[in-house]
Amino acid sequence: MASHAARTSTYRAPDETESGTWSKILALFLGLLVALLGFFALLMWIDARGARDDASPASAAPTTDHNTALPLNSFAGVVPDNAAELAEAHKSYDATLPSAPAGELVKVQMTLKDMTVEIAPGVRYNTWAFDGHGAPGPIVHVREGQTVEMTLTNGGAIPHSIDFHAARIAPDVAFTDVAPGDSVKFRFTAGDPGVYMYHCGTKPVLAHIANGMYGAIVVQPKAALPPVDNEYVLVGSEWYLNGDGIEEPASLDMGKARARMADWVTFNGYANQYVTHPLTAQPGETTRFWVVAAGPTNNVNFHVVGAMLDRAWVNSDLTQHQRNVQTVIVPAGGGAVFDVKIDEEGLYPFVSHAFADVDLGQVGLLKVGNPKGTTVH
Ligand SMILES: [Cu+2]
Repeated sequence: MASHAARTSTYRAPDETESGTWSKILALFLGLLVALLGFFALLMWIDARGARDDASPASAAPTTDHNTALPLNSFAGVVPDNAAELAEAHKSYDATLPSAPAGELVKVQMTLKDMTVEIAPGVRYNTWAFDGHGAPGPIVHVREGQTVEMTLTNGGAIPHSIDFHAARIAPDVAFTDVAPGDSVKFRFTAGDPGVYMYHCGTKPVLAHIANGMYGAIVVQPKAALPPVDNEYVLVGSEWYLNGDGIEEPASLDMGKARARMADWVTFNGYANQYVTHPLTAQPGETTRFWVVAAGPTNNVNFHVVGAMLDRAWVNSDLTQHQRNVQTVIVPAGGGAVFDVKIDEEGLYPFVSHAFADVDLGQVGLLKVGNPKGTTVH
């Protein structure tokens, strides 16, 4: 057994040595191959990562290019079954022009707040708006020559700012972004009478205005306008929804905002609110409308059905006015003032005469006297 084993052993030894060498060479080769493959995999990963980082909007994949992401879903006119009841229960935005404070300095304080508001009966929306007001923000009323001291506190979750079209001021200083929790204070002289838009000017401005960050400031001229009996402020704006807002609040659909595909268009933030709760006047009275088109994109083509715009201060130029005109464009970001004298009792709709916007809610009623019924043609 031993010799056999020895013979076997001496016989096999060279074979085993040769086999071990080849195994080592193979292992070394495989090791190098794995290392090489790993190296190439690393290069490919770095390349892919670089390509992703370099992706600009122009070269973005079509699925993320909201400029061309059509068709878009509309939620226009979608309300719950009890919409009429909800519209009645809704407390309308007070359009009455508040009185202007006395004194040389007017302090205005606003706090921005993320809040859910109703923009049509039963339709809720997640705004970035104004604490205590929603959207639009408070009506600011000052007199020509007064100094406005504006303090803006950002109670929201992201940076915001405030841009007053009534101010002649370095915007990079006054209209600067305010971090959440911070405040900014600046002063300007209300030197140009008229009605002006104010809004958040933080980029992308389209999103900030579309989310409710706007309002109106009236600068009453030193040379008084003709006296009138009623004065109302109307801020036109439109809403772009990513859902119907009924089961849960909707948020902004930026693609629809870019495509100008509004779901709701409103005066003072809520569709048709002055149809259900009309503004009022008495026969023979003159009513003054201070109108701002906040957009973000739509004009207001202001018209009063059954009446003339007896006086129209176009583009907020209070030094001159047109007489007896039918419809006047208030451009997005602009304002205008209209006097309307109505002698006959009745329900007089005020609209943006771009009628798609009427269909989406930008219509109200001026109820003159006490006419029978509450609806019009
Ligand atoms: Cu903002």
